[in-house]
Amino acid sequence: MHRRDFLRSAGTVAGGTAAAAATGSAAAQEGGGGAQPDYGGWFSDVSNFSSTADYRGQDEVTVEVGVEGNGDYWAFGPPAIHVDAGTTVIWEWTGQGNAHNVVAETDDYSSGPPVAEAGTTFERTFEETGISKYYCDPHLSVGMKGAVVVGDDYPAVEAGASTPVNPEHMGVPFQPHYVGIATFLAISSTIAFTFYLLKYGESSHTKGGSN
Ligand SMILES: [Cu+2]
Repeated sequence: MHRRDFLRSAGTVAGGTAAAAATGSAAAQEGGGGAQPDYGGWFSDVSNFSSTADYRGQDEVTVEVGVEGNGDYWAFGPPAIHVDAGTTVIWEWTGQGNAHNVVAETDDYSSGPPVAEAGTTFERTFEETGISKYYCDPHLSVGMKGAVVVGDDYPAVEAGASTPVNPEHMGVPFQPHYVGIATFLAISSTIAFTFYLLKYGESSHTKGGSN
């Protein structure tokens, strides 16, 4: 009777330890990140996207059209840039990866029909704050996409939080790690506590003699 009570309380303590470990890891992750532009999954199939290039403070910035990525020279470089309102973005064709163009997702702007010649340029000055997504028409299906973040007022998400931006990329390397630690702690403390109680708890009850 008594032993079963002890085992039950041992389980409760172990469960509490696991919960505490899980909470601690969540807090650590939250503190590590910062706000990132929320592209709403736009870059989920763009192989050369890893972060947003910060070009704030410049009047004019250049994005290359036809850099290596997405299985060929089917990428913008860099794919995501952050500029001040009023900045002119110049897209410059590298001549690699066949014909490309620049087309706004919202159809606000377009460089016209796809062309292949190196040195071709297309430019646009971004006055409106927010996120402007664009793509290359012939290579949209393979992930030739880009975005211009303008100003400081744009949709954002907390980095490291569970977000809809890249569900297949976010958190996967971290979560199993912490779950593993929590599980290990739970199992170890259960075993240690059980051994302790079986050894010392039982003898004290035997000595007590009441039943
Ligand atoms: Cu293209």
